[in-house]
Amino acid sequence: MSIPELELVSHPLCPYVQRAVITLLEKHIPHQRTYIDLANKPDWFRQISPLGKVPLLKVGNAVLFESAVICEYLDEITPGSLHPSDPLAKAMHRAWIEFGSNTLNAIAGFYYAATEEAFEQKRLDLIDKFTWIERHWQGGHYFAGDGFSLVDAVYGAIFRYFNVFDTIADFKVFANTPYVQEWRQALQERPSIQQAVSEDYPQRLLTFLKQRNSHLSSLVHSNVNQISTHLV
Ligand SMILES: N[C@@H](CCC(=O)N[C@@H](CS)C(=O)NCC(=O)O)C(=O)O
Repeated sequence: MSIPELELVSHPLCPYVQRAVITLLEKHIPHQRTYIDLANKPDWFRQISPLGKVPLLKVGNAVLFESAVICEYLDEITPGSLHPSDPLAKAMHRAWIEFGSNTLNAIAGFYYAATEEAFEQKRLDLIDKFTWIERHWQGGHYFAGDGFSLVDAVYGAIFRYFNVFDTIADFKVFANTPYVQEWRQALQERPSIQQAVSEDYPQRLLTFLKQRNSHLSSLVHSNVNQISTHLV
């Protein structure tokens, strides 16, 4: 199948966009990327985005939305597959991708929590999410053994948050999930995951976190010297 002209409408911090970028890189798909300001969405974007969210994939004159749909489309128009072929295994992968979106909501709860008590509850929610994954660990380098899959693309973007959270304080989210910790490490070394964001991602994320007016924002403000040592 020949690859149509592709344009990914993106935002530099969005973990859902990263899923699509990782898939594009894994499958060596030529494409263009356009970044928009989500706080000030351009009119052309509002007119083509049914949910007002990124990522969008423009395929010639057609527009795809929802990261899971975009990743599967990219996977299907190129040789090889980042999904298992067995229907049950594929359904399980889709389920854990959905769990990844749920984990992203828990991460947002963590960085938006206004009080120390709420923050602690969100930290426990995150530990609970990763404990579920630990219990379903299938062994190997990646989620399903040694082959990289779309599930790995999803969690690569999730774990990236913790590289920045770790510079703020030790929140001990992975203290009792050694397999998840190994998986996190393996994903961090994967070139597609490294290249899915720009070099200034950590600084951009810190700026975003600082501006949330949350408990985590106050930790960023009070640990600013220690954080800059980690990030240089
Ligand atoms: N379910 C969507 C979620 C995408 C999403 O939440 N994107 C965020 C940025 S990370 C967004 O565009 N938010 C803008 C808004 O909600 O106004 C997907 O998987 O693509």
